[in-house]
Amino acid sequence: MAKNDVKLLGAWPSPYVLRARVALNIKSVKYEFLEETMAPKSELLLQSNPVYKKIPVLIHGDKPICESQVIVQYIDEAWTSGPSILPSDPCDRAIHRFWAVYLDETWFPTMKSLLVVQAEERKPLMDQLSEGIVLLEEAFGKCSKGKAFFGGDGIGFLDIVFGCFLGWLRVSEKITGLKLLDEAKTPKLVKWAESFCADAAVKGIMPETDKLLEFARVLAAKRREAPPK
Ligand code: GSH
Repeated sequence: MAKNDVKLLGAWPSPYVLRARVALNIKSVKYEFLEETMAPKSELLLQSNPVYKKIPVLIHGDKPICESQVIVQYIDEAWTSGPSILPSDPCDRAIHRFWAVYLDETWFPTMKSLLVVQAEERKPLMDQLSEGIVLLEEAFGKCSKGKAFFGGDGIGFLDIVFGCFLGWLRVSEKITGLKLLDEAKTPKLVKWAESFCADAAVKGIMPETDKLLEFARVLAAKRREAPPK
């Protein structure tokens, strides 16, 4: 295998896989996308990510890199010729990483719960998600300093981490009929979401909401029958 050969093991509905794809696009890195079927998990996945057995896995030459946030940071450091993804200032970098951890450990898990709970249990979860979005609206104001993205003029680390959840955010809005991104409460994020989805690095790879919604319905039915252990 050539030293600079780049492969991405992933699946189209995964927001975590999308992060790696956006980062590779920002750096104009050519890669082969290996669609992982997950049932059963491929030998390549089990060998490449023996700890978590999850996608995405970036395989650079013969080295597997796991965990989407780690992959995005690796891509930024390995291909320095393209635009920077992490902010150059250590404090700004720390703020991006802080919100990225919040999104992955608090905000998105709440969104995932929406898919499995009964309809009458959805409202409190949407309220928690809305509160989080308002905090992110404030963070956007501070990070973007009046520019289009958390990263300033171009897509940065937090844009990728949060932006790749937008497809699933739209699915949650469709399932519940409640708005999360709202012109009255989060005008800056409404505009940001439009700019993110329209960016050349994202356009064409962001899954369509209706396709994701169909996938979510099938997934939710399976989870209700056999909840993950
Ligand atoms: N923290 C991981 C990351 O950021 O890469 C999460 C990745 C993740 O949850 N991937 C899902 C997966 O591989 C697909 S969206 N699930 C398989 C499983 O849980 O066994």
